[in-house]
Amino acid sequence: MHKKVFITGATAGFGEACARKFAAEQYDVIITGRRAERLLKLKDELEQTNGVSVLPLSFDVQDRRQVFDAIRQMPEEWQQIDVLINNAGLALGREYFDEADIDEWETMIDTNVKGLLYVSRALLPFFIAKGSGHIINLGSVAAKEVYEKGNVYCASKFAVEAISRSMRIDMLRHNIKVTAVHPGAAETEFSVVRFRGDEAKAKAIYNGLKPLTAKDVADVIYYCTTVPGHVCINDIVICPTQQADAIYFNRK
Ligand code: NDP
Ligand code: 8X3
Repeated sequence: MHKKVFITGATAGFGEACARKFAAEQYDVIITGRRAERLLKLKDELEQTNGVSVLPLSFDVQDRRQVFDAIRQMPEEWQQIDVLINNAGLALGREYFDEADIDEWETMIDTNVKGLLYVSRALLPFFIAKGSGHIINLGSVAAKEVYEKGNVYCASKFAVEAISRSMRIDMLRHNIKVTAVHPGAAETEFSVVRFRGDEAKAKAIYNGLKPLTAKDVADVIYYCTTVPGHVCINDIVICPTQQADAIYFNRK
């Protein structure tokens, strides 16, 4: 029987790359996101290429009822999940605290923090019943240092860091591993979303830099699942070689 991974935010970026990586490694994959047509296309591709099964579930992680309904209605044969990747997330805007859009603050908190909490709580009963599991939370270098105009995005990722640490403690008694993965600059749809579709502004983030690719991050995430059962990678920061942390870069 194939192992199973549940990935949030699999319609783009790291989540999509994780779906490809885990499917190539013979996992059955539950792919989720709001853009249902992308999920269906990815399902066809992964099943044809890898001979695994793929279950697409379309929901908005901000909506508590949608999350719990989608997970509650999963067919029984999909409920033996081995790995949850809490990846869905976004930054919106890069403005000073006093100039930022408050609705965008709400969206970041609802997605990056509350969405991660809802999905984790909805899936935990399956891990607990099984007596094992692995939760991988996408933090960021923005979970380690704050930077100018990062305000609420950084706060949401500091929250992911705190939640990961406390989850790890509370899940000890259930034999559930918790890994926090903290990438630096990676070129995905992330910056296009952050700058509200302004491609030029998004591109400029990576000026003079060879950024991470989504595949680089997916490969590291997959590696975290390959260590023996008695070993847990608690926390890992992955940066381009030209990036030291959230602030310092060596741009050429
Ligand atoms: P992308 O924008 O490429 O992908 C984001 C994914 O999240 C999409 O699949 C999107 O799906 C999903 N998503 C966003 N909002 C929701 C929602 N409300 N409900 C369900 N799914 C949602 O970004 P990345 O792959 O780069 O980012 C993935 C994670 O990694 C995020 O948590 C981000 O903060 C973090 N990160 C990114 C870095 C980077 O430089 N790229 C660096 C460090 C961390 P859809 O729109 O279809 O719903
Ligand atoms: C995404 C990386 O540096 O834009 O989390 O915060 S950064």
